[in-house]
Amino acid sequence: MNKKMRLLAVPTLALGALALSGGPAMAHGEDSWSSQATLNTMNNSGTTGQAMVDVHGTEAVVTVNVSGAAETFMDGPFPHAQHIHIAAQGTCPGPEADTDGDGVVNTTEGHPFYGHIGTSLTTEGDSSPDSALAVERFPGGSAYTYERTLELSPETAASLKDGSAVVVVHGVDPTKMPAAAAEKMSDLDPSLPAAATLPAACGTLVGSQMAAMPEGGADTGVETASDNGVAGTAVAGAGVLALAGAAMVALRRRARA
Ligand SMILES: [Cu+2]
Repeated sequence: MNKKMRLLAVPTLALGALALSGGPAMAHGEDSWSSQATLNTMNNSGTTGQAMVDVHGTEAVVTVNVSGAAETFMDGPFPHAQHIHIAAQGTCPGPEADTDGDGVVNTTEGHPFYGHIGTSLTTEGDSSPDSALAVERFPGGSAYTYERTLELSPETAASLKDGSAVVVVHGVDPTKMPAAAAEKMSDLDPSLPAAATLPAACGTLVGSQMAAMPEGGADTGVETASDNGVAGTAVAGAGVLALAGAAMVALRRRARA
């Protein structure tokens, strides 16, 4: 992260500090850790993958690798909405979650297991739950690698910490669905076919404190591919922490005044 971007980050950090001010939850802003998920196939999609979330203070570098996903949709790449779902059981539903008996577990039927959306893993712009189905800002096609640095909401950070954060990739080839289910419209958006939002892969993010990792440790290779990348991330993280500290001091002064 360059100097200008760090400066731009200040107002956001200050807002975050305001939201958390006065409680022990402040400690969230000072942690660095990593969480990983293996994404397993749901709904006979054949989609699998891995996800990693590297947290540095209130920022996270999110990496998602997906293969075996639905390839095309109306002559374009099949868009794959992907989210970090939070604050439920932190699990991926099995076939028994199909409460309406149509042969697939749709997104809503999965909510009791993986929860509602905490973060939308969009390629650009807003990453809040408001962008849940911003299909033009999600990766697409049968295989992709996604990487983005995001501002973590306190809610998503809390779920990452307590083990209830789950990555869900959506969008299934309709030919892999039972015919009756494939003819339905989406439970999330009646203007989209059910296939567009059906969960395709799911995995619980399991955390590990980075400090506890062995030297050159068990990371998945994304970081080890570039020593410069590792150094850059560490420096940026330190800068953000320093700014967060400054924001806290400023808030305390304001509170006393
Ligand atoms: Cu989702």
